[in-house]
Amino acid sequence: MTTITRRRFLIGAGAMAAAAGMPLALRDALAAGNMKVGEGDALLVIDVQNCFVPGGSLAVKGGDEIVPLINRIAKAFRNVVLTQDWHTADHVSFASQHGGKKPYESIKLGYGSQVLWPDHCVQGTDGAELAPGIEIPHAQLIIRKGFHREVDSYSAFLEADRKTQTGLAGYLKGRNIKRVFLCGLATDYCVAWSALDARKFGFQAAVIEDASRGIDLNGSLSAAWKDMAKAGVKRIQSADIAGA
Ligand code: VGL
Ligand code: ZN
Repeated sequence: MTTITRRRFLIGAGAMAAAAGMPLALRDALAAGNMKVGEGDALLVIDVQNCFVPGGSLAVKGGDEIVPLINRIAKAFRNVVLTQDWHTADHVSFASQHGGKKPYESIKLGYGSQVLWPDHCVQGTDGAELAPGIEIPHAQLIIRKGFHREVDSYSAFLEADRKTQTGLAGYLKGRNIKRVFLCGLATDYCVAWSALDARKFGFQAAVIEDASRGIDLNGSLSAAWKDMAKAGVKRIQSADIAGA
């Protein structure tokens, strides 16, 4: 080893050792804001709707806490897409449509297993509106999903039949978006399914953990993170994004 490479090696090792022993807060501060976002990036704000925040019919714990953070993150993005879960009043994903079934039980449908939910996000109702405080006037598209009575759609890209597209992939490709950042509700359902499908359609994808909240039904949250890691979805924090 020459002196120069040896010294570089030592510095590298030293920095690594220091980073390993460093308090988390300091490590975060050093890493802060090192992801720059630009024209090829879009922020997808998934289902931040009245039904999914405390007081709503399918409330996600802490769902309201992410609203100010999402507003702030959105300011760093030129391209923002919002989604709304948008069901018919008699939607197949509602336990109320299946005699004797209770919310959070599962049933088999033509396209596979379906969790049954309390009635939520019915088209045109207050519960389906964006949650109070969401202020992203520069958002360019609101995509609604789950509007076919007989098919659910956790994903913003592809319905639960795994065939019917929402049109979002085509929209993003048409606008030259290469990378999507996702946040919102719920981490383990609509955010995760959207992130996984983003990868399927060839986008880079990152989920902003602290700007999302999960339902965590029977271990669904850790399973979702595992599936996302396997699919190459990055798990990031809002502080990783420059300017957020
Ligand atoms: C969602 C359950 C049912 C979600 C939507 O937005 O994560 N979860 N419908
Ligand atoms: Zn739904």
